[in-house]
Amino acid sequence: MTSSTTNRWVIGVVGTVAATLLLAASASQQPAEGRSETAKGAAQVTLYNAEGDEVGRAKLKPAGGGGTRVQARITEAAPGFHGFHIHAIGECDPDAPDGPFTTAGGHFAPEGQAHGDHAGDLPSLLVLANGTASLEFVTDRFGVRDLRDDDGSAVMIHVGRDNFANIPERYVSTTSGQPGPDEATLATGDAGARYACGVVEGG
Ligand SMILES: [Cu+2]
Ligand SMILES: [Zn+2]
Repeated sequence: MTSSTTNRWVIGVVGTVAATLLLAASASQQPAEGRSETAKGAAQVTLYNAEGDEVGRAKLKPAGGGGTRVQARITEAAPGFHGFHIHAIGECDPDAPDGPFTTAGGHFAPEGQAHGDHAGDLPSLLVLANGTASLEFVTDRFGVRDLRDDDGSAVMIHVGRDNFANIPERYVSTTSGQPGPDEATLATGDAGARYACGVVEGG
């Protein structure tokens, strides 16, 4: 055997071993991915507008460390940014006397902070010119299980933008007479009326 033949033989064996290890690794990963897709403790949300049309869906899955991965796909909304939150009550009544979906209460905030720091405050939804939106993120402010409290929870899309109560002191509220965010801003982020609502189910 010449040395070059030996080298080819060695490379051949190493290559075969490497390929076998790769196959074994991918085979052992596939069931794990399958399990995470159907992870226990995941929740689903179907969002409806006030006319009762489905306008999107969201999935909430445990993300480790007590956090939650949120995946939202919106199919029908006005282009631009929209306030997006978890609200405290799992009741989405489009005919509520105080306005569509006011039955869902305020922002999910078991510890009662101000807006921007509420557990249910989420990154804003950016709706494209074609009316669709896709948003995926992880929040460490609640676990999926926390949303299954006595009165449930809802996912809400607002008509307007969320300012996250970021009102500099150079602005004075005509309501409170005080500089910075007033009570309404500290509760809501001024995202306006409620466009679509979905009850958090399962999880
Ligand atoms: Cu909201
Ligand atoms: Zn809030």
